[in-house]
Amino acid sequence: MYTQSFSVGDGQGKSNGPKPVPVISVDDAEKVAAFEQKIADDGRIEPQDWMPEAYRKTLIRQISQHAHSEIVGMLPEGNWISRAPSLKRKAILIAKVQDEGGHGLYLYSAAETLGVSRDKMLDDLHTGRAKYSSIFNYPTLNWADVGVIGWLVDGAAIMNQIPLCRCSYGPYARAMIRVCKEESFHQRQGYESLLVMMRGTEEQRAMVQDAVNRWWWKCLAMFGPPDADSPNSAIGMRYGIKRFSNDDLRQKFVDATVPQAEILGVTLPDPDLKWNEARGHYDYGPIDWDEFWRTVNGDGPCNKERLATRVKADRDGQWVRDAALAHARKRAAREAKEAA
Ligand code: FAQ
Repeated sequence: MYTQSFSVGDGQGKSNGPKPVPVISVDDAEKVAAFEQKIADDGRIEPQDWMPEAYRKTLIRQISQHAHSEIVGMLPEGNWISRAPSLKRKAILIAKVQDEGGHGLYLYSAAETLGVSRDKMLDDLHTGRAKYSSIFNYPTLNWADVGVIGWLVDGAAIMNQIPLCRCSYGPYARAMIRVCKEESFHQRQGYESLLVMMRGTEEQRAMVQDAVNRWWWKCLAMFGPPDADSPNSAIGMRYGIKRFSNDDLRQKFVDATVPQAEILGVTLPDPDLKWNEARGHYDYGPIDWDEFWRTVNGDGPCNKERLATRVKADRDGQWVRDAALAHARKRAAREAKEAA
């Protein structure tokens, strides 16, 4: 049983009378101590283990948002499958977009082990209650955008997700190992396709530069608000869900990407970007957080289109789910009859 009901104090949910003071029984104190010890020992919490409600909620929030990001993240690149410039690029892109769908499914499964249903998570996405990554609310205007998504968006995703392979929640950590292997292929295919374009015509080089200019700042914002404005970081770090802060990961991404841009032959659109010898890192300019929050809160260039596409896909697929359930019921009834 994955229920957390034993962490709900007596009397909760009753509407009348004063709230009783929560009592921590010896039994509960032992459970808390065992949980804390496992976190301190860098062990893995599994679905059947006792966990504090705050830990469970933080995980459901983060894993479901992550799953939604993977599923909505299929859309900007999916837009180019029918227009890929060669059969090879089309095959690679189909495989990549399909991988992202798979990542969403592993992540929904991981979140389900915490007691939340897939229907509830999808309902939250479709009604606009749940967040997904800001980056997928921008349009893919030319073929170079597909390469830049692979190089920079998948690159940023890997930087954030490698530490999640060591996250304290077992099902999430295990899902991330496979996800990261696939994201690594995605990042390389994007970079390779850009290298080919940069060796091409003047027009192709200009397309790559234009795509880099449009995506660079959005990728830096993907890591989330600055540490001082990140309300969930404290609990995420305390419970071993997050291993690095938003700003630390952003810095690692900048440091890793600048040399890659030099090899590629593109400039990154930041006049303040320069090596800081004293810090041993690249300095970078200010991020437009107002634009980030507008996009996160539903007012980015493609938010409405992305959500409408997901809702339509869900509605159009209802008959498949109904048929699969009807088939499963029929099969179970036949097996029960044969066993009788
Ligand atoms: N977009 O307190 P924090 C991918 C929200 S997968 C939208 O710092 P936290 C693969 C945040 O949820 C990309 N919202 O939050 C791919 C919170 O709102 P809430 C997704 C954002 O959780 C590639 C509020 O702001 N990756 O790209 C964003 O400690 C190519 C305050 O923020 C993951 O989800 C944002 N960028 O840190 C697919 C990785 N940033 O919930 C297709 C797992 C923050 O309080 C093609 N997630 N917010 O209402 C994480 O590591 C963390 O959740 C962070 C945010 C780092 C994203």
